[in-house]
Amino acid sequence: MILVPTYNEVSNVELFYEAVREVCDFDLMFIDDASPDGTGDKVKEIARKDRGVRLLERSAKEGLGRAYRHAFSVLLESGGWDRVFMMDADLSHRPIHLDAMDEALDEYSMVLGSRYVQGVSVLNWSIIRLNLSYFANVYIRVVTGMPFTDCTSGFRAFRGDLLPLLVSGGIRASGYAFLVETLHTVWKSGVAVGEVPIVFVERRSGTSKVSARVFAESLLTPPRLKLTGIFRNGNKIQ
Ligand SMILES: Nc1nc2c(ncn2[C@@H]2O[C@H](COP(=O)(O)OP(=O)(O)OP(=O)(O)O)[C@@H](O)[C@H]2O)c(=O)[nH]1
Ligand SMILES: [Mg+2]
Repeated sequence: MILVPTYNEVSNVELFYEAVREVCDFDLMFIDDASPDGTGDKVKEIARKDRGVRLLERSAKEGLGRAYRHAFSVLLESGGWDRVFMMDADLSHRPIHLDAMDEALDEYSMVLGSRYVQGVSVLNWSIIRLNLSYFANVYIRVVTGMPFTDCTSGFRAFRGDLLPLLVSGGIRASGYAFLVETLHTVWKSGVAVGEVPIVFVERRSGTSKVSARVFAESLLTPPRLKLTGIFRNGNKIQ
């Protein structure tokens, strides 16, 4: 199953769908937060032609993290999902990498599609945006101790047996920090996490949903994860 959160991606969903179908017949679930641009209707149109496509309709925009958490619960309840992939709808995550990530899941419980594992593989980003993303990852690594080069990548895959942990593991972040928190929770649980190199391409159409609130949450989440870890280990800070 490939999970795809969407908010105002009407110009991208069909191209995204076609690009996925060129490489695989995996099931797809779009998670749409009542996009005013009609993304949900577009997905319904696609789903009428392809039984492997479904839409999880949510009533309001609540952030990437909440959208994914909702989808994880739905998958856990319905059961039977062996492998779950996470992808953005804006064509930044190219389906050609799905195969290598799928293969890596034979070895790892979670696989990150990483932009920084072999140098830097990002196309069409300004040097400012690249630096922001790169140093955000350095910051996360230093604060949390996680050993991965791309903790903020939204292109991921994991084995279905992680779903109970992802649903009940106390993950709180609602925006993009959810990606860091999810990875931290999985890494702390002791299962194997691997990285596969991907080429990330800047969105060509539609707009970014990164807001000041989301940015602030991203700054505060790594120290929160670190502190929660210390409390859980019993070394309480006064
Ligand atoms: N359901 C849902 N999807 C969201 C929400 N915010 C973002 N998304 C989707 O999550 C994916 C990633 O969001 P983007 O806006 O592309 O974030 P980004 O890749 O960091 O920013 P850009 O580089 O500007 O594209 C896209 O498919 C969005 O449509 C949300 O609140 N709810
Ligand atoms: Mg994007």
